[in-house]
Amino acid sequence: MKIYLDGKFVDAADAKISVFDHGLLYGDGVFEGIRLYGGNVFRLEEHLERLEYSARAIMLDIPHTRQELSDITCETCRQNGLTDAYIRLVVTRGVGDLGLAPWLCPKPSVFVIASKISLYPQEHYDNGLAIVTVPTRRINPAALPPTIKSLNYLNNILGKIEAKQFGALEAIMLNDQGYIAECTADNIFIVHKGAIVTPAASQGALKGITRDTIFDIAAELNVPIHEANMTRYDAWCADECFLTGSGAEVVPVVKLDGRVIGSGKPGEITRRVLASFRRRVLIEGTKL
Ligand code: PXG
Repeated sequence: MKIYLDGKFVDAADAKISVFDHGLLYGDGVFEGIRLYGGNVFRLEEHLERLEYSARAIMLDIPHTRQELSDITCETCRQNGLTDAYIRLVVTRGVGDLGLAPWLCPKPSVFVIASKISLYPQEHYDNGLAIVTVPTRRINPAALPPTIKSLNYLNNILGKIEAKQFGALEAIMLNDQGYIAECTADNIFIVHKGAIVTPAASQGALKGITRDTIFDIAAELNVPIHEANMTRYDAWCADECFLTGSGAEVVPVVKLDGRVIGSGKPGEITRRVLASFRRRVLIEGTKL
C-alpha cells in the first residue's frame, strides 16, 4: 500500500509521524473520510471545502491549494490501483514541543490513506440496525464546535464504547440540552407522517456530506424535509429512522432504546433514499 505523506508516496511501513506531532500529542489537526465509488471520488469538492473550514476554525494553514489536495487525493487512489475505497485525508498541526502552543509547530503534516473499506454487513441494510441512546453527551459547541472535523474524537469514542456495552453498533448522542445531536460517526434522520426530519447542525452535529446529499435526494423524490429540535420521544414515535455517513452510507434503524421503530423493518422512504444514494455515488464528484 502506498501512502501519501508530505510530498511523497511511501510504503505503509515507512509512513511514520513523529511522536512530537501535535496531531498525536493533542488531537490537534483535522481530517476527512471520503469514499471512492467506481473510480469516482464522491463529493470531493465538498469534503475539501469542509476540511478547509475545519482548518480555518482551528487556525491551521493547510500547505496546499484545493486543487493540489484534490490531485493528491486522486493520485493516492491511482497509486494503489483502487476504484472503490475509503480515503482518509489528514492534516496535523505538525511537530512542536511538549507545550500546547500551536504557533511553535512550523510545518503541518499532510497524509492520505486510501484503502479497501469494511462496510456494515449487508444484513444491516436489509434488516436495519438496533441502536441505543448513550449517557455521554455530545460536546457543547461552545467548548469545541462539532462542525469542526478534528482529530479529537474522544467524545465520540466514549459514546462508541457505551454503545458496545449496550450491545449496539451505533448510538444516539444527545446535546447538553437533551436534544438529539447525532450518532457517534453518523448523522440521524427520522421520517414522520411522510416528511424527513433531522436535527440542525447547530444542535451539535457535524455537517455531514452524506447528510447534505439527503436534502438533494428528498427534493428529487418530492419528500418534504426539514431541520428541527428532536427528542428521543420523536425518534421512538417515528415511522422510519436512518443514519448517514461516508462509511455507513444510508443505513436503516429499526429499533431504538428497545422500542421498535415503525413496522420494525426498513421503511419505504428509507429504501427509496438509499436507492437514490447508490445511484448518485457513481455520478457526483471527481473522476480519477
Ligand atoms: N457525524 C460524525 C461525528 C462523523 O464523524 C458523520 C457525522 C457523517 O459525515 P459524512 O460527511 O461522512 O456524511 C461523521 C463522519 C468510520 C468513520 O470509520 C466515520 C466518520 C468519520 C470517521 C470515520 O466509520 N463519519
